[in-house]
Amino acid sequence: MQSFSPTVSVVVPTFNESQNLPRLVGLLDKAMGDIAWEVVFVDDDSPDGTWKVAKQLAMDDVRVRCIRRVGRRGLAGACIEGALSSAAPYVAVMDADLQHDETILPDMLATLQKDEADIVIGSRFVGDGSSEGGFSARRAFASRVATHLAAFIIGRQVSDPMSGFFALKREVFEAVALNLVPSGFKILLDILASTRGRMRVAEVAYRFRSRQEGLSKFDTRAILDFLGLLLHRLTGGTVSVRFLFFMIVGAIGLAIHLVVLRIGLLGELGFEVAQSAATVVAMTSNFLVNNLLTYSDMKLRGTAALAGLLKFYVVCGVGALANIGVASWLFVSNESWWIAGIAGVIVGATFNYTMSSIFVWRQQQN
Ligand SMILES: Nc1nc2c(ncn2[C@@H]2O[C@H](COP(=O)(O)OP(=O)(O)O)[C@@H](O)[C@H]2O)c(=O)[nH]1
Ligand SMILES: [Mg+2]
Repeated sequence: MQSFSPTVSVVVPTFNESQNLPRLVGLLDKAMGDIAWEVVFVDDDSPDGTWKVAKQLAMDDVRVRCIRRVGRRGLAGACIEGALSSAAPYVAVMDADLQHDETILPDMLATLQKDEADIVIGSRFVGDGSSEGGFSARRAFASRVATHLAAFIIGRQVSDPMSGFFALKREVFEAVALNLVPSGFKILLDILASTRGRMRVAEVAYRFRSRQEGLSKFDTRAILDFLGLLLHRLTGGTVSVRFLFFMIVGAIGLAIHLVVLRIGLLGELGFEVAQSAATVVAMTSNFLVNNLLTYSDMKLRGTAALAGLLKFYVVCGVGALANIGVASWLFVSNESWWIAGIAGVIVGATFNYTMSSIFVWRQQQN
């Protein structure tokens, strides 16, 4: 039987990168010399048909594979699935946009093979590394701030913990995969945070190139993800990023509720009518914001969104009953009014979160 056993799988998450893939494969071919490698593109059903390009490349070259994921989004999750699909002893992760310098991959791999480190990071900020031209001044500044915050949660100084370019043993990746947050944007940071100090880290410098084709997906959501990840890790992994988002959205919903209630009262609607209007507006806006942010990786669209909204109303309705039930019970058992009130809100919100994760955005929680 013919066999092809790669030493390293290069996992490349993609979203709308069709123009970059053929060049990337060519560059990998040149850079890897006699190392047996494969590349695994993990595409989240890109509208520009990146997966079609990847599969065409795969038809022409056994070293190219493609996983097309449907109905989900998420950079970290894509990397995890790509790495888990690999049988090679080593796994590297890099961007598709040619910003990462593939010529350092052999160095990274050699460091792992000599067992000098458990994880090797391609770094823009160490030695001859540089990000000139590849990074706007504003992003370079944000990245520096984030690097300091990151050092705090991973418990050590790493020059480029936000890097999307790194390599490690597949077994090590598999061992940590279960603890990672798949909707996140910063998977390396998550790996370092969840293994806090237990990994031997090496860094290899490279020059960050500027993006030629396609657009960056780094956006406000990526920044929120980062902050969520920080909180998740600060609470020892007990509070999930999703739960935090859900609670923040809930708090904003409360503010919206109060504004609508006030307007209703000023408009001389009776209290009950104004309160009901405020409740519907707040629930609807909570649903929309949660659908966009908290569950952006499994966003509901069209009729599914409408059905989701109706289910969300039901869940929140039951949540409100639970809230009132617990609060009243505590209140009559002589707890002070504010303890009763807060306990009711916590129970109601937790109920809403758990039930909507199961019934509205049907998925396991993480
Ligand atoms: N599969 C998948 N890939 C993504 C997603 N978001 C970004 N990517 C890919 O992840 C890599 C890094 O994203 P990029 O937009 O270059 O971020 P930047 O380098 O921080 O500006 C690129 O190869 C993107 O195509 C996603 O939701 N799913
Ligand atoms: Mg990039």
